[in-house]
Amino acid sequence: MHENLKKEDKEVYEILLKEEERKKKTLEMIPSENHTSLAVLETLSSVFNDKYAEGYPKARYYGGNEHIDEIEVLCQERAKELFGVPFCNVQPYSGSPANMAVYFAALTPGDKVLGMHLNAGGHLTHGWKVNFSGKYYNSFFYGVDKETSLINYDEVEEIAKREKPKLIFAGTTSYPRIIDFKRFREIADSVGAYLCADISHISGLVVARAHPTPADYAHIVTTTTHKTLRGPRGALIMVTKEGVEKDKELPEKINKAVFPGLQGGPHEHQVAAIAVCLKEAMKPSFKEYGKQVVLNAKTLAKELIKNDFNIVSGGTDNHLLVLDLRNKEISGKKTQELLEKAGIIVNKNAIPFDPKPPATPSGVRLGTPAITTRKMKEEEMEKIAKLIRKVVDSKTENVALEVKKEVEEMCLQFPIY
Ligand code: DSN
Repeated sequence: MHENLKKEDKEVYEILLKEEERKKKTLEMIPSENHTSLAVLETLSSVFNDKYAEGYPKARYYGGNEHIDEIEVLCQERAKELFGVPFCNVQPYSGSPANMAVYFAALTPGDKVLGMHLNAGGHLTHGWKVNFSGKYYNSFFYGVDKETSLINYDEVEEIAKREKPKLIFAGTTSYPRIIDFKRFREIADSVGAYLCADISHISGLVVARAHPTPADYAHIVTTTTHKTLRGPRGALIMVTKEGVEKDKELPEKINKAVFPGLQGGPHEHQVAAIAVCLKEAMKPSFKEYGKQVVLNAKTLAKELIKNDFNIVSGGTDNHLLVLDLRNKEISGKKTQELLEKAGIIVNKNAIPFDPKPPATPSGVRLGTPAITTRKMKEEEMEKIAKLIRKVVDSKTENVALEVKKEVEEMCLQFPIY
């Protein structure tokens, strides 16, 4: 593989080999990451990369786009079929620009938006003050209940009724439970707001029927394509039947917001690779994959609890879980570093109402999408929970390096490709 690169640029080639080796020998447990197929990777490095295609199919600002039109329409059609929606824009470069386009389409600067608080598991683009969404829009936040760590829908309703936002985001990055899109829609309707479901983390589970779909409730659905959906980096913005009913101009507003509102030439190699991942996600095997992701996460949570860990909300219903490390007297940062030495890749994460600052939070976030792609199952989750305990309880680099050997052995039994 990579014969041409090897000939042309040894430096880059060698770094690439090291990254391939790292992936091969480590347990990737950051819940927003995955291992894409070789078909997706091949499409990403194809001639589609070379083309400028500002505009949309049949209405481009450059010539030579007949096949680009074909690939973009194919991608749109697959997304619409898979998610059961009448409209999809497949051009957003990634999740943050996708959400930005939703603001451009649905709001004017200064309008009110309601999203989940970052520390409770929300996302920067859902109104965080240092992000464009908090700087140019008037943002308000809901959180989780202090006792249960679950979204407090009564609180969401209360804030919505008080502030009357024009847009509500239902979407999370570290919330381990099912999201009640129906309840969110009732709340949005009670104040006349648009409801945008940002399903970036769970879109693979949604198409695998391992998490309820927002398509019947949200007006707009955004998702990245590289997390549980297991595609290239990129994003989709969908308008549902409900969205078209609320505002028949919404698809056109979204298109105009993406281009020329926000982006220039679309990354058509990325669009083509999204088309490939959508086809993969239509296969029965992807349904099995999504269900196994959840089963693995639930098993991992149960085993970690047996190994004396506390887990935010007491478990998980989806692909991720957040360890509350306060009983272990170790920070999330230190845990991330030690686990990395052991070949277990996780990220430090705030827990709800975290007494510690974001740089050294009290938790780490773990997920099963990538290790499930390697075909690991419940038995491996049991082993991984024990290995995590060994590292965290020892708090030492030596033990982490011992564990690394066991991790590498396990990884070699479950090749990525
Ligand atoms: N960076 C993503 C995550 O890790 O969840 C969110 O954008």
